[in-house]
Amino acid sequence: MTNNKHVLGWIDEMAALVQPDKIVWIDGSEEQAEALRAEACSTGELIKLNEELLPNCYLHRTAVNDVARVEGRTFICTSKKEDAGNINNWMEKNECYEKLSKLYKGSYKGRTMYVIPYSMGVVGSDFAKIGVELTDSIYVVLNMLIMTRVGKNVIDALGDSADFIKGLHAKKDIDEENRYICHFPEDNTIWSINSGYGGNVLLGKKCFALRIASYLGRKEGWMAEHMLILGVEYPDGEVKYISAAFPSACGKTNLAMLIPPAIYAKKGYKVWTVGDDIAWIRVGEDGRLYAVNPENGFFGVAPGTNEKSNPNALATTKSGCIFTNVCHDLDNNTVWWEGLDNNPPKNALNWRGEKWDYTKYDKADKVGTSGAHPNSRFTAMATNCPCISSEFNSLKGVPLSAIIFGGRRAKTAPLVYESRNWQHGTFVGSIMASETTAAASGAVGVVRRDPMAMRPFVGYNMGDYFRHWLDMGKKIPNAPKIFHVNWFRTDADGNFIWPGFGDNMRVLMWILARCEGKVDAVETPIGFVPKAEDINIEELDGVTVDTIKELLTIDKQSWLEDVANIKEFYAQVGERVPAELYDELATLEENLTK
Ligand code: GTP
Ligand code: SPV
Ligand code: MN
Repeated sequence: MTNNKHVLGWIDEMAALVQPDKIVWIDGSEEQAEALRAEACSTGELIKLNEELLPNCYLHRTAVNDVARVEGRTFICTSKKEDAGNINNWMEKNECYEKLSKLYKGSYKGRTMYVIPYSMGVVGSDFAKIGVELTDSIYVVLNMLIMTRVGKNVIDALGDSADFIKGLHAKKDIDEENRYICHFPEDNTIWSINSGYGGNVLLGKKCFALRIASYLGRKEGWMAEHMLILGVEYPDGEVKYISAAFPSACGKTNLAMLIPPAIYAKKGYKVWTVGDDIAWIRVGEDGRLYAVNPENGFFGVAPGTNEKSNPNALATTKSGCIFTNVCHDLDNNTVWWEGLDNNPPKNALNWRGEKWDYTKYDKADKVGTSGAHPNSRFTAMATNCPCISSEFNSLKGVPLSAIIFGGRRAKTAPLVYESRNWQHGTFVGSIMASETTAAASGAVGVVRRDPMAMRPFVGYNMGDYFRHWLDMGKKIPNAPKIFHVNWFRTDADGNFIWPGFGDNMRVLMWILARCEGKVDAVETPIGFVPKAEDINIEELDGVTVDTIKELLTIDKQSWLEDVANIKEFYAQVGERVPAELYDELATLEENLTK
């Protein structure tokens, strides 16, 4: 495939370590992919689903101890600890190479090494960066073929250059005690071992496009963010773009594929998806921020996806899709998950592959009793998405009018508020908090600080990351406005107050009106909130102006508790937290107490 001596030399070195039986280059061809699918079906790694109902779709089950990202076993490995910071797990890089080399040694014996040359971003564009992943998993190969741009044109674009990200993945024994997801930003290297699950092993995604890329972005003057990108088309054809950072399983895919409510649709408004998880952002020649989605597909949360909540996502999964850890309906050889419809299959296997009794389902024990794992996923092609943006393959990206941060907060955070300026907006991002979800292993529903939804994904010191945000602000003459949203406020019974999903468009329209200076706002201690009557609630059952008022209240006492928690968090991030953010924190506290 190539004469690039940097690539070949590295593959030789890795092959000497892991000792595969053979080495196969992935060329991106349909014939090769088809042969791999057939091989995976013959070993049980994949199950072929009903060709009529779900053409070219497959089901995969991971090991039961390997169903989510493992933040506790994810490391940033630099020479100096302060470069990884206090929020990341750190290992001295040479110590890590040594430790992991012992685990990798001979781990591919009897297995094939697949070499996947891939591009994050459109091959050859200014944004694009190249990676090569070595893996012993066909499941990884087939997912990477959907999630990234793979093939000979990538290796051709690399030419003789040494500028590529080296990824080594080995399933080994899926031993959670020896599972490591390690990043070496100083060496453009990622080593992942003992997992076969999504974000731990599809190395182009969180490992490269966020952790390594955030490090490169700081060095090179751009940003890699955990953000969706969408376009709102107005009836006159103009499209305005928004990016939004929400933590894992907090609504990015859903917002990115939003279906406008009838009151907007009938006037001709449309929403287009550019990306649902990751944005790479640069300053354009006109002084605006431009964003691209470096991915080529969607690795979306299955549970809760249905004809009403996200018909676009559902349509995207109808062909060429890989389902992971969902429920297998044996009667018609299709898939099912909680929240798909109200007809759980009677003859089915759960996500573990055991006979499943839907009548025993207990909401309080989803992992134990559900058909699909709460973090079960679909891997679907972007080109399948009915609302994919015409700018999906754009070389220069889309100009951002607004950046939105958001978390899952039962109380405290209002439905929406606007920051006063870029510095305050950076502060708003830095103090984000959210309840934990099933996307990462560990407790679910615990509020933790998750700055810019990047807590698990910043490849360097979090204090330096905040500094980078402030520095970028000085380089953007026409910066987007920064907002914060919360779709997840609950009432006394724990029910969501805001209907969410498509109706989130009503909040986006206020945000865009603010960007154009077309609507007033009310100043509060935390920033600007809408006048309740400015959120359009036409044809919205059960929501009154009073509901909006309730969603917009700012309870000073809970905010002061947050301030105390933010102080602790900043102290934990350490001495590199920029003074400007401490100034903003002091202002917030002052505003809340006066
Ligand atoms: P990752 O892929 O892990 O990064 O997640 P994501 O941020 O893309 O989250 P996703 O859109 O898949 O949503 C996760 C869960 O939140 C699903 O169960 C959704 O049904 C639910 N959800 C999404 N949007 C809303 C909303 O507006 N309101 C409510 N109540 N739930 C929502
Ligand atoms: C997330 O957890 O934010 C995801 C899924 O998007 S994973 O690829 O596993 O990181
Ligand atoms: Mn994500």
